[in-house]
Amino acid sequence: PEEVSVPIFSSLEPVYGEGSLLQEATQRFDVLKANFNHVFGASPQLFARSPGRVNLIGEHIDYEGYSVLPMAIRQDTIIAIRKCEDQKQLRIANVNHKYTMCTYPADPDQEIDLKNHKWGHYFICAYKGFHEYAKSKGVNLGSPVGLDVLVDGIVPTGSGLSSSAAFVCSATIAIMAVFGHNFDKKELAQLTCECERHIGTQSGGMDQAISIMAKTGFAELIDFNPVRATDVKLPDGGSFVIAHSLAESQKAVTAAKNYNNRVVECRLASIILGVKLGMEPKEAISKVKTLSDVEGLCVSFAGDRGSSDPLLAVKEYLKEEPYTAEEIEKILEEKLPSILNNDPTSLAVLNAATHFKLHQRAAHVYSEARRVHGFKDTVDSNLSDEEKLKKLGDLMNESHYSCSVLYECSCPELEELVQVCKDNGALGARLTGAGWGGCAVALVKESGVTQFIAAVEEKYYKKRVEKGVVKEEDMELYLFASKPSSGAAIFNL
Ligand code: NG1
Ligand code: MG
Repeated sequence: PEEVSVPIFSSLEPVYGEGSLLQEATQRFDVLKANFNHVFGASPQLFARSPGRVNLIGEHIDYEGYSVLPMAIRQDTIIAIRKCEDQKQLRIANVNHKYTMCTYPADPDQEIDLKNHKWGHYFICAYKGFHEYAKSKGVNLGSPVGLDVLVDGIVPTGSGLSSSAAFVCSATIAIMAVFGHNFDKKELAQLTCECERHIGTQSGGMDQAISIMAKTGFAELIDFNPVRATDVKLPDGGSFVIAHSLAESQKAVTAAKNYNNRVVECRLASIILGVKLGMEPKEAISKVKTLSDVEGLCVSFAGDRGSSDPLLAVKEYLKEEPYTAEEIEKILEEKLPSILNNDPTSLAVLNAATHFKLHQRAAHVYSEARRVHGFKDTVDSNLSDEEKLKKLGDLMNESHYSCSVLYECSCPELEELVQVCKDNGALGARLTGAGWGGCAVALVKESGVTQFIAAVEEKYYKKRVEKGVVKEEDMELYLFASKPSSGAAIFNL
């Protein structure tokens, strides 16, 4: 039977299996426990873990309401927690000394100081989001108490592997468990997505959904509104290799120029499409939020021309030249800030932007949404495994091209890395996650993984080791094959 809430284990084996993964995990949990005692002078009540993820296909479309296809990786964040009745603070410490202890009041209504980004803010995202959710369900959590928290995360940060979601999800689950609750995983996927928006990114829900709902051995097709996960068994004989470009992308810091900018561009593109396809500007502004909201209109437009492709409407109604703010305001008969509800993160986007590339962003989103279904259909098809792998690789290459050229979320390092992957035997390779740095994912024949890794090391990393950008002994943190791992869990150890 499908397990509905987060599993609670009294040992590490169900999550980490046997062998070297278990060994590594045992050591980490031992250190976490010992450190917790050392820092807080008491033992933790329980532990929580949630993994990072690699997105195989479906980039920058979750926030437009479209399905995506990620898998969890073994790297995760583990958290030890206890309630502390004699003080009213949240004390958030980290086993990594790079992250010094953050303290916050035990107040679920506190504002997060977005101008001064601190690592501990992600915990407060979880804390606030969990309380909001509990309140909305009528769950009484009592008067605020202090929490002592120790964090150990091994998902590389700024890498597009969702270290942030691993942290937010493990924090939310730790808080939930220490208050004696366990909610439905689907609700948690939704709630943790809302949690992370407190950091100031207008994120979709992919990362949190896969981090909570992943299952060992499967990638998942994640649908939204409502969140749903469908197991995807990848064809035999293929392996996914993750490679870090070594360019860090600090999304919480660059949101106005990059991530949130694209969210706003998609929003404006969808409202304009709505208007061009017959809606009143006022109606479109209030009703249309995402490109998926106007897909029906686009498809019926295409239908009149004997097609079902929403891209036809994009080609007809969104010009390729970038739009100025004035042009958009003229079409929509309203000022941009008010179109965007004066939302502060959107206002920051408007401040940073000189023009808006609506045609390209919409073309990416509609075509990428198709590729995700192409990927799933290929996996489910009657083709041989070999043929399937070839097709999946092609779709990944097309996805990368679209991300790079239409969505412009790549960077020179990722371009070089993806090319190196393709030149050295990958069936397909693409940037993964938000982009602007971080990782690429390559689909490689399983029999050729060792050779592939050696070649990428030689062609991409060697010169960077020589220049001191990365240490040779850290290579396996930045270049590794990955199998689909399991999702969030609670431990009583
Ligand atoms: P990463 O790269 O892990 O931060 C971000 C978003 C996803 C999704 C991807 C792009 C957050 C928390 N996550 O992922 O929801 O939109 O970019 O596909 O913002
Ligand atoms: Mg993230």
